[in-house]
Amino acid sequence: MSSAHGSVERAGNRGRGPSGALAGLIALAVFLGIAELVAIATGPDTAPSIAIGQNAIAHTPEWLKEFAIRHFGENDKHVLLAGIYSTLALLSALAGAAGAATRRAVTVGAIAALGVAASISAATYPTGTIVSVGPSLAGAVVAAYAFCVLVKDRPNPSRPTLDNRSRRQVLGLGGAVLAGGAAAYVIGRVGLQSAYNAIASRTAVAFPKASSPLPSAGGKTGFNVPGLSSYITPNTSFYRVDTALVVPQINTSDYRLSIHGMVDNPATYTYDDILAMPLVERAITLCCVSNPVGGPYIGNAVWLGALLKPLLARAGVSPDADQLFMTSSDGMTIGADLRAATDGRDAMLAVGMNGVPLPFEHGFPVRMVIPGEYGYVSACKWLVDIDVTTYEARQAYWVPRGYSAQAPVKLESRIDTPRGGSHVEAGLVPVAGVAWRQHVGISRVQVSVDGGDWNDATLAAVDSPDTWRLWKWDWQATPGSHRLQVRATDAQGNVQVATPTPDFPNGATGWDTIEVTVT
Ligand SMILES: Nc1nc2c(c(=O)[nH]1)N[C@H]1C(S)=C(S)[C@@H](COP(=O)(O)O)O[C@H]1N2
Ligand SMILES: [Mo]
Repeated sequence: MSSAHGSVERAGNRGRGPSGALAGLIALAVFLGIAELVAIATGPDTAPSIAIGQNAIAHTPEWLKEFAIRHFGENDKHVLLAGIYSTLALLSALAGAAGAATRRAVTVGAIAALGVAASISAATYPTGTIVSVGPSLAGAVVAAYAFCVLVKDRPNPSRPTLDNRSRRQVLGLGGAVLAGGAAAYVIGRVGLQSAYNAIASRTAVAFPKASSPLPSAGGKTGFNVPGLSSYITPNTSFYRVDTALVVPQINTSDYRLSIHGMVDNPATYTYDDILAMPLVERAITLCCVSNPVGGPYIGNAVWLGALLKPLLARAGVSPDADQLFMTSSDGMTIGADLRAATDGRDAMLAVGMNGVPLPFEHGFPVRMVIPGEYGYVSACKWLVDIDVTTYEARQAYWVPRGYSAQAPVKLESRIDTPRGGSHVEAGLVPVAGVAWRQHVGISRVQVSVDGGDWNDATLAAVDSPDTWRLWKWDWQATPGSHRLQVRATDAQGNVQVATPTPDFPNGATGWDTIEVTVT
C-alpha cells in the first residue's frame, strides 16, 4: 500500500481491474459534470442525462411502460433517471476496467461512443439543434483526457510498470479529478436552474376578472366524510402525467401561440392577447387514459381561460378539417377531436388553475382543457402551436404507440373510503367516492355488498356535467369480510360497464371492487 511503486499496474491483473473501474467511474463523473456546465449555455434538455432519458421515454416499448413506467408520473421520472445513472455507472466501471487491463484506448473509445450517443439524443430531440451536441461532446473530450491522466498504458504487460506514481498519488489525483467533476455538476445544475426558470414571470401574472365566473352548484358539492376526495382537487395534490423530464419554463413575454393549417386566417397570439380575451372560469375534471379502475390519475380543478370556439371561428376553419393537432414547447404532440372542441362545450385555452396561474408542472403559461376527452387527446400543456388538420394527415405522439386517436372519457366510479383491505368497526360505515363521465354527467351511483342488491347512494351537487360527482352511501356493516362494489349511471341512462378492460388503448372499464374486514 505504501510502496513507492505504481499501484494500478503493479498489483497485476487483480489490482488493475478495480482501479480501472474506479477511473472509469471518475471519468463518468467528469463527463456528466462538464456536460452539465456546458448545458448552461445550450439549455437544460441538452444535458446528456436528460437527452438520454427523453430518448428512452420516446423509445420505451409499450409493454415495458405497461409494466413499469407507463406514463411517467413524477416518481417514474426519478426511477428512470436513477436507472440511467446506474446503467451508465456500471458500463463506465466495466469500460474503465477493460481499458486498464488492456489499452486505455478501449475506454477512450467507450467514452467517445457515449458522447456520440448522448449528442445524437440531444440533437434529435424535438427541441434539439446542432448546438445541442455541445455538452456531450465537451464532456466526452474532458472525460477521456481525465481517464488518460489517471490510467497509464503499459508498453508491455509482462514487464514491471514504467509508471512510478504511488497508489496515494493516484488516489489523490483521482480524488481531485472526481471533485472537479462533481463541482462542475453542481455548478451546472444550479446554473441551469437559475438560467432557465420563469418563476418571476409567473409571479408577475395578474389576471383580469373573469367575464363569466364559475357557475354556482346550488348545493353542497361534497360530504364531510374522512378519506373522501374533495370536490376541487388542490394544485399540490393534482396528478401529473407527461413525458417531460425537464418541466418547460416559458416567460409570458416570450410566449406565442400559433393557430394555422386548414384555416382562412392563421394567427399568432401573445400571452397578453389571451388575457385580453373574455375569460371564463369553469370546474372541469381532467382524467388520464391510463387511470386504472379505482386509480388516482384524475382530478377536478377550476380553470380560467379563453374559450377556443370563438378563436377558431375567427381563424375560419375549413369544413374538411377534423383534428386540432397541438404541439407543446417541448415537442409533445396531442391531437384533439375538432368536433368535440367546437360543439359548444367549454373547451378552453387555460391560463389559471384554482385561482393561480397554471403551475409549471401543469402547463404554464397556457394549456388546453377540453371537457369529456382524456388528457392525451385534449389537455396539451405548454401549448405553443395548433395545426388545424385531419386525422389522416397527422398522428399525435401516442397514436403510433397504439393508443386510439380519439378517446372520449368513459363512465367510471371509484370508492375512496373505506380503503380496500382496511378494517372497520361494525355499525354505520359511510361508503363514499367519486363518479364521472365528463360532459355527460352522473345521474345515479349504486353500491352493492357481497354481490347483493344495488343500493342508491346520495349524490352531491355539481357545477356542471363537466365535473366528477361525489357520492355517499351509509352502510350497516356486520362483522366479517365483505366485498363492496360501485357502479354509476350517466345522465343519458347508460349504466357503467361491468366488464373489466385495461386502460390501453382508450380507457379502462369495470366496477371498482374492494374487500374490507368488519370487526
Ligand atoms: N406537453 C404535454 N402535455 C400533456 C402531456 C404531455 O406528456 N406533454 N400529457 C397529457 C396527458 S397523458 C394527461 S393525462 C394530461 C395530464 O395533465 P396534468 O399533468 O396537468 O394532470 O396532460 C396531457 N398533456
Ligand atoms: Mo394521460
